[in-house]
Amino acid sequence: MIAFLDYGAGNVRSVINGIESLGEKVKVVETAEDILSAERLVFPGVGAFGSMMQILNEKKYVEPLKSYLQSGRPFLGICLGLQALFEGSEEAPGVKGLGFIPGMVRRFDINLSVPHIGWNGLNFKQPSRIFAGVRGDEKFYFVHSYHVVPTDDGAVLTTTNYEREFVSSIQIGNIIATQFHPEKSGSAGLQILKNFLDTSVEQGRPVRDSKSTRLAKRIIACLDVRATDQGDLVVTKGDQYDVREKGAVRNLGKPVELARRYYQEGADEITFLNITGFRDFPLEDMPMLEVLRQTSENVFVPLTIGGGIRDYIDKKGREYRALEVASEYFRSGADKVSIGSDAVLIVEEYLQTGRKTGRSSIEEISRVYGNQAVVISIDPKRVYVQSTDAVRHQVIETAIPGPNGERYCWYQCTIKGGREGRDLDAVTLAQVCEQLGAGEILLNCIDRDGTNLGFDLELVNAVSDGVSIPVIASSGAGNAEHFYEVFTRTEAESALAAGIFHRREVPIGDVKNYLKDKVEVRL
Ligand code: 1PR
Repeated sequence: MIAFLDYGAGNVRSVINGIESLGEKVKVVETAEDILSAERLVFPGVGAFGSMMQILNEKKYVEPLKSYLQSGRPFLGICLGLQALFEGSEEAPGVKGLGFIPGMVRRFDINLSVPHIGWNGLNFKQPSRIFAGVRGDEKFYFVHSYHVVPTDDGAVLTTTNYEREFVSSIQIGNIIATQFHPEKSGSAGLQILKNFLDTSVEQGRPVRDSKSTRLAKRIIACLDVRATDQGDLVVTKGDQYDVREKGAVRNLGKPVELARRYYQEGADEITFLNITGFRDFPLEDMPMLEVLRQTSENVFVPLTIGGGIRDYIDKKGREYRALEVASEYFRSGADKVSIGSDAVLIVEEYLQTGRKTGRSSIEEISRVYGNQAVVISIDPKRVYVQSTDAVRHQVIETAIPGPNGERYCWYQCTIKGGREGRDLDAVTLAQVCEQLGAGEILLNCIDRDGTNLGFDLELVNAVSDGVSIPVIASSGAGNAEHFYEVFTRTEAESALAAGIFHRREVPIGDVKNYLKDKVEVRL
């Protein structure tokens, strides 16, 4: 039996699913006594350092945790579960951590995108039983803006490079903690979980040839989900957002089955977009939650869900906060939520008033779950203009002239699945969302969606030049070369496709094989 510390923030379901898939039973900690009597304890921290410590203090778990750690019984901390072991964090100045390891948690101070999101490698500094059966060249999933800085190196198990070398796991006797997420790192991650659970395994010392690790470019499979006119929840796919063919909603398969297929085929991440979420309230749309629950049972890569994340008043007049909607998604197995229409409205209000309200969905969700959990999904359309000062938006010069020979354009934000254009450009939207706490941009493009013409590189460059958070390029992928193009000619950290994967035109494996000697990918 594994004692499992769920303090109520973020996606802990996948850790439970990971442990259970290995044949172990999990008991969720409900009292301080459960910590004191645990024989093996897993602490998968998710969210923000300050709110985590506040909850641990409120639940009176801090002293029991300290005494558990002192006892030397097996402990596995994941992500914030690693950071919690330190004295404090720059994320929450003045808030004390558990102080089990001398040192602090610091924010990345680098030129690369922060958060550090994606699949990166490990430099092995000590042998450990959690590495039994690990080759050494595998990649593991990271998502964090802060990293631990121990006062001395004695406990350092691995490091990872992201502009600088940082500590990516520690071990002191039976106390092991990783910055990466084993439960989101496919079969290599499950091997680490398995080794932790089986205390009898021999030590492993994997070998790596190269001196530093590299973050992989991510290939993301996207599933646009909605109900057909008969009420079945299906994966659909539009051409420039029109998902109907001869009047009926295109049906490309069942969401859970397709997600499993993409996991098996090597997708680095899976995104579900509930594309009619803007008109249906997601908490009434239980099938979507069920899709997440079932998918996360055996898909061990990050899951993002979007659609309908906003404040809402139901038929009985009860008000729901976007945070509640997001929380329900996280509890059902999502690692990140993506916000589309609501982000546009929030930014419009911000530009009018010049003030952060602190109560927008972006701010509230990122405060509780961390910036990395909030993705902004942008649905822009190209609008041609004659000159840079023709509109008060961020205008770019384009190599693809407009119908009247225009050499300039801007990218108009839309809401409600592209149905309504707004007086706001995609670059400004992305910039304001970053300021409000978003951790990543999912950059669609209505003009390219479903066309197979390749990503709109000009759009991707305009937005990624404007922000310092990672950008996912989306819409238009038609072949493997398009991924190469977007990764070498823009700063996009990942690329997302739908149609070519659903129709089996270009399998994910072929994309990665094509990229493998040219661009860092996870194989
Ligand atoms: O506005 O917060 O409720 O979120 C709604 C979400 O649903 C948004 O993220 C929006 O992008 C999405 N959405 C709404 N309507 C559609 C539609 O297609 N009619 N889908 C839609 C967006 C676009 C991409 C697609 C890529 C790759 N889908 O995600 O997967 O363009 O396609 P391709 O590789 O086939 O070219 P809210």
